[in-house]
Amino acid sequence: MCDKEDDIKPDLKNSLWSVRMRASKTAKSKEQRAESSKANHNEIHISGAEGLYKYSEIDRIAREYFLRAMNHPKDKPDKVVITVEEVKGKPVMIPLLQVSTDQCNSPDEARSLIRKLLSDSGISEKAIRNGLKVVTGKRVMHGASLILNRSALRAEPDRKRGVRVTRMGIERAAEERLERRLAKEGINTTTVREALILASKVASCEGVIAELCISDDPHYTTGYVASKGLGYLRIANIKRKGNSAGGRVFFIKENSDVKRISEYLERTPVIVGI
Ligand code: WAQ
Ligand code: MG
Repeated sequence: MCDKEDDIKPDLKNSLWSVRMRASKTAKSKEQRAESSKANHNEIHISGAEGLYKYSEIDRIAREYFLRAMNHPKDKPDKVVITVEEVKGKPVMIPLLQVSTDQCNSPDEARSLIRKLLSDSGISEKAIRNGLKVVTGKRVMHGASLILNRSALRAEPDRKRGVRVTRMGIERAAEERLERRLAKEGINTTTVREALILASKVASCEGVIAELCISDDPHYTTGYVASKGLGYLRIANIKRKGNSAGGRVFFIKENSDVKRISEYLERTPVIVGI
């Protein structure tokens, strides 16, 4: 256990830490090996989680992440990596996206809405088609795909892995306010809060136009489209129950600096404030 907050040395008390979890399973069959990432020793991604935390929160979060990894609905991992790393430098403060929900009645209805929202955001038909392919495909990536908004080309450096958004957190006061607001709508869950914080970081990234997300959890059928302009728009019945396909796509401007975008999403610490 960590020491009580009062006993922690002042330099640690004010420090900020990136805690990350990655759970995987070794590929066994030939088909599984084809799906897994060679660079990652034939590991098949099962689940991951990440956030920025104060020193006093680390032991609670590391335990929570471990239990989450071991109890994931998709599969049992044979490897869980938990990384705890101090963040140097001051985090960038970003705003939280506004939350709204669209009660679509079917995946078909959801798909029409997604097409309309993305098209109205200036994303080409081709890019939307490719994006939908990524988030509904069987191959599950560890991170997100970056899709150029006109040519529809995939720009992420590693196509099997994708770009993993990490180093995002929320201020205590902002979190309390958020929890109260979400509770009123009956959606105050870790899944919603974590996705909202991630989407807020993605929307704050220069060059990103919009995000599309479908959970890879077979039981979780609400997804979202998010952007600075649209906010965090939840979409019910985005897929059928029992379907374990899912993924994330960030649509980016055609002439984007991909290296800069990946660097910001993967490495720059950001905190959601009031
Ligand atoms: N960075 C980039 N991509 C990620 C990350 C990350 N940190 N975490 C997950 N992904 C990708 C990866 O390809 C997963 O397969 C896919 O997203 C889905 O991840 O308000 O639970 O963790 O009710 O299954 C949406 C909540 C929940 C909607 C999304 O995603 C709501 C969710 P999951
Ligand atoms: Mg998942």
